[in-house]
Amino acid sequence: MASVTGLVELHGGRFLMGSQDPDAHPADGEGPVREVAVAPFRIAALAVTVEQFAAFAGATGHLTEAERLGWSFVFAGLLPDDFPPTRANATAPWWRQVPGASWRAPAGSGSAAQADHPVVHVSWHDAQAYCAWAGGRLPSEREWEFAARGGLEQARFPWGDELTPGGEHRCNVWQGDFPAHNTLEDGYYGTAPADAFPPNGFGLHNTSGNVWEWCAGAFLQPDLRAMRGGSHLCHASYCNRYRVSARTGATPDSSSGNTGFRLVADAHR
Ligand SMILES: [Ca+2]
Repeated sequence: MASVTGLVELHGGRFLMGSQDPDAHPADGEGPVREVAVAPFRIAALAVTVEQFAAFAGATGHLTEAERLGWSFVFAGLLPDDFPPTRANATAPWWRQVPGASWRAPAGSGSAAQADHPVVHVSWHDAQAYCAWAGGRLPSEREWEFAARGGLEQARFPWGDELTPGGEHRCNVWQGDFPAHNTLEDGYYGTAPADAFPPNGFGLHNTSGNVWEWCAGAFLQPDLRAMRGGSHLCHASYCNRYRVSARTGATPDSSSGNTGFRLVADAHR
């Protein structure tokens, strides 16, 4: 087991969880706003990187569910124009089932993951295995939201209420028309390095945008696991779930090119 290092110590306390923002999605269980208590805990400033996951895979021989299955969901815009036809997701045709796509090859066979980017194409089970090896665990949603808020009360984003304060981009989401055209105003089409953009008030980077982050618990029904934070594919017109209170979920065996996770650990005694 590796030692847990590089975690931010948070004292916990009471905070207002959830949102009744006009943009919130009540059906996702974002609201109502309620005061909740969080015990002290530690959380990584960054999502788990490709480099960190490689150390885990090298030490344990862990094969991800995508590696064992032989494919994962890749955003169509990351594939070359002459990429062979693949099955698309019926309700979200920009997701393609790509043979060979995995954390090592995020856009399929022949592509290469970048060491300082968040690891993707990892299932909830894979994330659990990493966390156990690293001496930590996945965050509860309550912990995740407390940490992502960075000490601000009921702000829409980890830095405040405006998406681009003073015209400055603070996270990696989608600009332009999703999914056809990305104007790249934040500088990134796919994932960004895990430490891109300024941190929030607790020192955490990219809790909004870049990659969805698995949390420990269920989302709406027992067979779905919660994810938080939105991703580089989020856009106001299509999925505004890069707001700090927003949630979604997926089955614990599923993986995609825009989902990773962040390590937490219990507080030192
Ligand atoms: Ca972007």
